[in-house]
Amino acid sequence: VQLEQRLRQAVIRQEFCLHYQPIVNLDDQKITGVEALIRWQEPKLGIISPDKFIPIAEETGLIEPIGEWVLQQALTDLAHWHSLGFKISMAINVSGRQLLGHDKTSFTCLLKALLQKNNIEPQYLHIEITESMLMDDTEHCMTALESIRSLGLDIYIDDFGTGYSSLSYLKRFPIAVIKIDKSFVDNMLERESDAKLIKAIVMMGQSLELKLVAEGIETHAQWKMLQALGCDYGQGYLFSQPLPAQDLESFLHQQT
Ligand code: G
Ligand code: G
Ligand code: MN
Ligand code: NA
Repeated sequence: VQLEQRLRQAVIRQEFCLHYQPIVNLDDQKITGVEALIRWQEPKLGIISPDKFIPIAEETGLIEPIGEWVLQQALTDLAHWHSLGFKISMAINVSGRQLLGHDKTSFTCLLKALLQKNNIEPQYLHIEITESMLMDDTEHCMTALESIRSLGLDIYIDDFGTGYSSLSYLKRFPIAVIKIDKSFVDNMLERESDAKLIKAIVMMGQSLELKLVAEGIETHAQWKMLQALGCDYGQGYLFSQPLPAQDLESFLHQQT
């Protein structure tokens, strides 16, 4: 309850900021896009991780104003980077209540309006959802995702492999990219079963003509193995931590 009150104030006082983690092409390490990751700078408690407050935001409905702020900020920053000539893409995490909302078309309308306002072509914006969201409210989820897809955005499945869902949804839903969860990458060099699992995910993704992103790459050896297995893109501390907007801009300048 304490944290909920503070979160309510945080929305009004705009205590949030976004960090951006580069997503690179595993063949040449070049940045292709970023994932926006929210941070809450609480005046007394310091920086609070989204793992702590997103669930509360979901329960209380505060996820709607917070999610709207995230989109606004991320697209403003993206438009700025595009204006500098860095044509990267932006992946945004979206939770169930945000996607389905109180009104089924509100999220799509917001996306459309913000893309127009910032003059960003839709193929540069990606929406990340988790597997479990597809299982919770399949019909509504399908409608929402179809309408996002029809705007021209790609949909990513985040934390892939950690849920309990059937694989058939990968074909049924309009999904373009699978993000292989960090937990598999962590142990892939020590545990053959994890390496085999990643190999199976990559092969399945390729046969469905999906692209693959590996998360949480921390070592050179993990990078090289994922590349050998046919994974297209990656993110992780090896390439870069999530960065404040200013630092991301420096990162972009250094790369070219
Ligand atoms: O950056 P960090 O590892 O602390 O992020 C933890 C989790 O919080 C991530 O798995 C991510 O899915 C979630 N998250 C980060 N930013 C957002 C956001 O803007 N909206 C939603 N719904 N979830 C987010
Ligand atoms: O949305 P998602 O749950 O995938 O968010 C990814 C989370 O993983 C973020 O909180 C981000 O800060 C974190 N992260 C990204 N790369 C690494 C990494 O290489 N190592 C570790 N430990 N965490 C990472
Ligand atoms: Mn994510
Ligand atoms: Na993830």
